[in-house]
Amino acid sequence: MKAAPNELPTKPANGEGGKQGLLFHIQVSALDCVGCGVCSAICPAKCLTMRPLEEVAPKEAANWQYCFNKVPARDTIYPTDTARGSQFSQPLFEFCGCCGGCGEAPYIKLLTQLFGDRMIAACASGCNVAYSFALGSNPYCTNAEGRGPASAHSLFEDTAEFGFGIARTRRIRREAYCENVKKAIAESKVSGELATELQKWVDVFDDAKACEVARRHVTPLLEAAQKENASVQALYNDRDLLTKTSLWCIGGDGWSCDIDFGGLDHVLYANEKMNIIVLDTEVYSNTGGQKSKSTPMGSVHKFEAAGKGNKKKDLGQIFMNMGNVYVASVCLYANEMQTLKAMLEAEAYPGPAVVLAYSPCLEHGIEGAGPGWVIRLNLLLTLATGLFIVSILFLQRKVRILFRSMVLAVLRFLSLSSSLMRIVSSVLFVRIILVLSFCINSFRRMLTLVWRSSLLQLVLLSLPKRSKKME
Ligand SMILES: Cc1ncc(C[n+]2csc(CCOP(=O)(O)OP(=O)(O)O)c2C)c(N)n1
Ligand code: SF4
Ligand code: SF4
Repeated sequence: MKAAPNELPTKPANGEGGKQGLLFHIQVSALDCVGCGVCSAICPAKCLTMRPLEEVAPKEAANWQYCFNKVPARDTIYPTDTARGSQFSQPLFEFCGCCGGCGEAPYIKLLTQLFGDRMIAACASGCNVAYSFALGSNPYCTNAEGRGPASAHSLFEDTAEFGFGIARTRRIRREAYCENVKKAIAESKVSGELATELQKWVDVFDDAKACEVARRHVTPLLEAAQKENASVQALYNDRDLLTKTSLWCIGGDGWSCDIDFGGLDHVLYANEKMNIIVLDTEVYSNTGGQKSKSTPMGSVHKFEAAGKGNKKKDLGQIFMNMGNVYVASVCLYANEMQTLKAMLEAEAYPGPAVVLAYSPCLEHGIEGAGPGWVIRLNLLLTLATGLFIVSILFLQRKVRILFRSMVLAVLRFLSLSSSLMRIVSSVLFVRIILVLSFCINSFRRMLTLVWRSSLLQLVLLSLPKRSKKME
């Protein structure tokens, strides 16, 4: 901290980090910030405030350079399978070209924090390709060891097949590599420490984390022994197969529900281990917000100006029916932990896995609203609609009668228990009836008043205007 160019506001780290005497500081790269305000709005302690760029840029740019280049990653202090711990892992997806406040990109960032150094991303045409590959730079990056996601994009109509091809080829090549390792050990083509470490790798072949530990031991030994014979040379040349990769097909709802739905259905049935993440913005975001089959009923979008007439396609139900597919539906902005768990479970599942990730998007047209606001607004609207419907129903005679008989039944039940209860329940009963009839009567009176005043207005409007003569 003494080497920092400016004084950095810090707090003692919580938990294990605190025990180690570490300090906590959030550093924003001011020159890369697009000013969406999401971080500031979502911060529970209101630590982040939006300031004009020219005011903060010189100081914050220097702070960023210091934090980014000089402070080492602290990714082993907290468990990475918690919301907090995962955020101390280095993201291997940075400064993509998405809109400010995009709901899609944080899912990809989180995936790279969990599996980045062994991840393969097969990306479908859509916003994720536009903000990852269309610019002169690529946001998929590497860690200090030079390891990071391998990423490529295919066509809109075949990304599931593209990912499937990578997954199957990789599995077959890796299984063959494992056989070659076993053969080399059996035929004494490898010996000593190298043979021991290779055997350890064979023993943990299906465990990604243990494979990573074994890979770190095996690689320098293979490098040193590569010239010994052709078998070791071949094992060294294909050493990338020591890693158990995590393949993710990344695409939108237009890709998964409409354009490549057939391909997706086909590869999921093939039962190859692969992961799919559907960044569900409920519209074709990249081309301007046209409806997809994932658009909910009633939603107004391009080509559905009067509101979509049929319901949202339920990919979850469809894929769950297959029986062999892991399916999860998540929203990072509603439940971080559930999203994290779903991603970890999907990756750990031995067969195909699909994570349906609800993603707020600027194409939803809610001005000035970040993902947190979208959800709060949705909740508010749902609550208001619910209350409206209940109040309408309440006024209907049948519901009133039902409600009264329910109250009566409850009170009768209570009155059985004691005489005091009987008195309390009778008083309560009378009060409830009085309050209810008062509410209903006032509502009726209000309606009558509105009705009468509108009638009066009609009469007044229909009267001839006073002419100048009369004046
Ligand atoms: C066969 C084909 N049709 C149309 C397009 C044009 N196109 C590219 S991306 C896209 C929309 C993608 O929507 P979605 O899959 O929902 O992803 P999002 O942009 O919402 O993330 C369209 C129509 C294309 N590339 N290929
Ligand atoms: S969340 Fe938005 S406001 Fe916050 S640093 Fe990132 S781009 Fe800037
Ligand atoms: S259009 Fe929507 S999904 Fe695409 S980058 Fe912008 S906010 Fe993200």
